[in-house]
Amino acid sequence: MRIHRVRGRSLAEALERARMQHGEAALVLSQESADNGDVLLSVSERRQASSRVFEKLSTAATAAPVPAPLPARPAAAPRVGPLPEEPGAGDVRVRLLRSGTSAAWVERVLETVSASGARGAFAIDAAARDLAGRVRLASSPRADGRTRAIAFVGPTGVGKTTTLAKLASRLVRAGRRVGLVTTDTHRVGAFEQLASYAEMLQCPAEIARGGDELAAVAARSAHLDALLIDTTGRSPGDAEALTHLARSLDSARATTPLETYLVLAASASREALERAAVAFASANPSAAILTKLDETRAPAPALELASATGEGVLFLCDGQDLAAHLTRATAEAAADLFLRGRLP
Ligand SMILES: Nc1nc2c(ncn2[C@@H]2O[C@H](COP(=O)(O)OP(=O)(O)OP(=O)(O)O)[C@@H](O)[C@H]2O)c(=O)[nH]1
Ligand SMILES: [Mg+2]
Repeated sequence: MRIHRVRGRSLAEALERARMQHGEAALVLSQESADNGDVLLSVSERRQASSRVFEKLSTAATAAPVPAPLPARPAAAPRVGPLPEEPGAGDVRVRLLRSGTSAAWVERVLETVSASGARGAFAIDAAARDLAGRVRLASSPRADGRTRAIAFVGPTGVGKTTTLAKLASRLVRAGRRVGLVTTDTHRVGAFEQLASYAEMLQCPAEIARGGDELAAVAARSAHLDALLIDTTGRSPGDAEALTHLARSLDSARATTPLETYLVLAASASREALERAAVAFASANPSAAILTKLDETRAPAPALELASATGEGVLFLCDGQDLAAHLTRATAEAAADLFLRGRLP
């Protein structure tokens, strides 16, 4: 059996091409999504012209000739490949695969779409409703009269400092008193980066070397509404540094209520995101923030991981601009990211 690869801009186009190139009897063995969103089919040619695979795969599979002495045996032709799908559900599947959604999520969404009876153009609305309910959203941080101390943790270069500055900018614009502090004494220029944001926002900036100093800064900051804490970017493989980070946050927590937000870059691979989520669990994140949504059309892995972090996804970032590119995660935005690969 020879396997051919057929590409199309949509499932319908790929199936049409497969039919043209390899005949009505060809079998679709698998379907996947290419990086640019195209649909890739693995197709095998079969000589039994009587089978009409594209109309009914299962019928075609059993239509192959069977050796006479063994009539009870199953047909020799492979019974693999997706069953013909209702076009609306097929469109939802292609969109989800294009945004990098895992097989488990795709199947669960399609089950709900199918159970809802939504077909054609309505299938996408049913999928959006299901996804909107499936993604966990962290509740908005509320002012309760006490200083909120929030540490931003995550792998190197994901946008922790930038996101902290975006949140600080939003809080300052809302009239809140904000202080910035960094525990990053590791990376060259880390404090200078934070200090330049602090200058721009006209708020104080400090360095804290370890948990005790962090607790002391927090104790001095009772007059502030929010103390935003920058931390050193760490590789998920650096167990020693991660333990040190978790310890210093824990020792500050002993005297100060402190939350941790895990910052994840949506442009990272699923494997990198999974490693980060596991590695930073020791920092006890209460929510996740997704950055760099503007750099990918496959944000689903990051959304799935963020949804499982603490209370879920809190903020979405899709650019470098301090004032424009931080938004609260909403159910509608999450559904758009899964089904369109980008924010509305
Ligand atoms: N395109 C895009 N770039 C972003 C976004 N957020 C941050 N960046 C950029 O990512 C780069 C790294 O940002 P930082 O905030 O320094 O990242 P970090 O996690 O603090 O880095 P380390 O402290 O070195 O671990 C900068 O060039 C930012 O402008 C975003 O949402 N989209
Ligand atoms: Mg930083």
